[in-house]
Amino acid sequence: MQAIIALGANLGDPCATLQQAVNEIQALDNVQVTAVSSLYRTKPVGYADQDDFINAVITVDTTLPPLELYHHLAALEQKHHRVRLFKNGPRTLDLDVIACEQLQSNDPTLTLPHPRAQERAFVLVPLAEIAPDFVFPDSGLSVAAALDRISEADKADIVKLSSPALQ
Ligand code: PH2
Ligand code: MG
Ligand code: MG
Repeated sequence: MQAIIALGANLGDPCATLQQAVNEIQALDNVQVTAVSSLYRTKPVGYADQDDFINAVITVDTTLPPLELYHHLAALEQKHHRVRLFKNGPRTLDLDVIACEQLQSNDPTLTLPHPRAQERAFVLVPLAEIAPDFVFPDSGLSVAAALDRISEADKADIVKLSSPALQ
């Protein structure tokens, strides 16, 4: 199964944390990282009074069931001493499963696809770099089509970093 994972951080050294997180995901048993986007500096969404985030998106191939993948990612967040002061607030590392192929699930632990991914430029811009043709199963929109619906102002908040890509 192919899964899409979004990475975000805005505390500590976010670029280094994201790089480490990709390596740690690659090191998980039965998980193979297949594509890694560039890093992006992004304006905070949901709660403005905090530092910019660094965001990236990866795709993985895995034989793990989605909930098992989720629990592995949650353990990696904890390993990075995740602090999450409040909803949408600052964090050292956030790893979100965005989609697992065409699976749709209302499991309260892991809703698939991620219910807000298609509105979030900080997910769609990096995702369009590595999987523009992925189709969200609930809306039927491709990543490219979802990105077309994002305002230019929101897209302008997402700046690709010139430093080398992850990996
Ligand atoms: N994550 C959030 C809330 N707001 N804003 C940006 N720019 N990047 C994020 O990763 C992010 C956010 C909740 O997980
Ligand atoms: Mg998140
Ligand atoms: Mg999260």
